[in-house]
Amino acid sequence: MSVDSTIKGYYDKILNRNPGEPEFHQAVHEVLQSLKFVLTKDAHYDDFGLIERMVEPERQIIFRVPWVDDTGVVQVNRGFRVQFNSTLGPYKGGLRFHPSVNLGIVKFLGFEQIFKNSLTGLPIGGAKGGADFDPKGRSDREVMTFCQSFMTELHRHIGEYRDVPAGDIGVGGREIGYLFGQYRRLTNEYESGVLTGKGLKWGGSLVRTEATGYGAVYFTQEMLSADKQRFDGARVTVSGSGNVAIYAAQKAQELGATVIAMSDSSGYVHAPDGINIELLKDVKERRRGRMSDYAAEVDRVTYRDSGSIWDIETDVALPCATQNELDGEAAKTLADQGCRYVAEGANMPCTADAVDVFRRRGIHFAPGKAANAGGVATSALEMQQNASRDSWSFGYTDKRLRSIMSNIFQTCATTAEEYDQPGNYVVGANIAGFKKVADAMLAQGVI
Ligand code: NDP
Ligand code: 2IT
Repeated sequence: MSVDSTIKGYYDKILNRNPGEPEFHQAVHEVLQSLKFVLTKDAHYDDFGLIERMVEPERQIIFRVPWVDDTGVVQVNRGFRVQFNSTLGPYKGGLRFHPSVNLGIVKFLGFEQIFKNSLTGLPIGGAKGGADFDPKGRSDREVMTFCQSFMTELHRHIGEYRDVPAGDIGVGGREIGYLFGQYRRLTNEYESGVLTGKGLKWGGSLVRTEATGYGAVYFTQEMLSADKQRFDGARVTVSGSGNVAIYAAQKAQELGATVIAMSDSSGYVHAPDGINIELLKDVKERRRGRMSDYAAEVDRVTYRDSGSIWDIETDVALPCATQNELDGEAAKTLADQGCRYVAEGANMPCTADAVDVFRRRGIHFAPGKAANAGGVATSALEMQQNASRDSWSFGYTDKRLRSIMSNIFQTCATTAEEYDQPGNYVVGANIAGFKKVADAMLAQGVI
């Protein structure tokens, strides 16, 4: 059988076996396309059901999360934890609280996480979880009650050596605090390493808050420098205004770029003079406000609640909000207006069509599993600090993050070259991430 038909066979099986999970199909399809290059060179990666095992989660947990809101009404949400692959280490990956969360979305995120975590070079497996809970407009008490109920079920399935959740959309420091408190209460143990993204006074790591955004910019810096370019003087568009977006914008501006636009799910701000990061943090992190609140407090910006942030002419685009936020049309507009670099701070924010446009138009493109790996990498550094009951300085931890991102870039670039696809960081990331997990799975037998 040709490699093409082997891969098609795997993909058809995925479609049949996992109906109604388009995001999962999309994530698997992209990886399978890259694996064609691997199977052509090394047929043994098709042995022992390796690929079939890799696309099937080791365990999927779905549970009821009942809680009482501030008006005394019982609410019922659905909780998920997909423990995808623990070959390289304990399951590791974030929790997402957003009304759109469903099994297919958690599976796509868990699948991506396997390869991302492998690329970090650190001993962590892949997982993801969350709930279809919408924290927007909920009081602190409601968020706490929800987190406590969520952890009441989740605690049986996680642990320092088993599965180590962290944050993602809708889950930040506040939620990790409530989740950790409930875990500690239920287990009667102070197991710091069970969650990452903890507060700095109780086991958290410096740089974890900044890590995903900073890491994405460090990766982009490497990609620019491979093309003899720099952030200094560049116009950068960052979608989203959450944890990843804020710190990507901060680091890009520290490096001399001007962040000319940011967004949330209601609209976007066009700020030709750049973003005032301290004000943005105050609005988003302290006041839990909106981009419209930010826009109301600064001069010379425009706020729009229709149209697309990708319509703005820019040099570098960093999509940092959510999956499939940048489609083929947006990619064409970006290309037509001279954008040369795109790096995914979010998970799979660019559709397959968009990535095709980037390739055809010669735009340098960094896939999320490489570019946003700084968050989970720093989570693994938090686990190291917890295991040794130590805490490192900001400077040292940031240096570690920088070197991890630089290694990931080199790995993607050299792997792409090795497979005759120079500059194709998608292929480089997928193949390098895959091979490490695959070699370990082959060594550990059919399980
Ligand atoms: P946050 O919840 O802090 O922020 C999410 C941001 O994206 C908000 O501005 C939000 O706007 C916007 N957003 C969310 N959903 C949508 C949507 N459907 N349409 C438009 N905008 C939307 O999440 P993070 O910053 O942590 O996560 C952002 C992305 O980065 C996600 O893809 C996540 O998986 C990924 N990621 C996160 C990591 C981390 O360490 N936190 C690590 C690696 C990847 P609004 O407030 O209006 O909802
Ligand atoms: O998508 C991701 O890599 C994350 N949300 C971070 C996961 C983690 O365990 O730090």
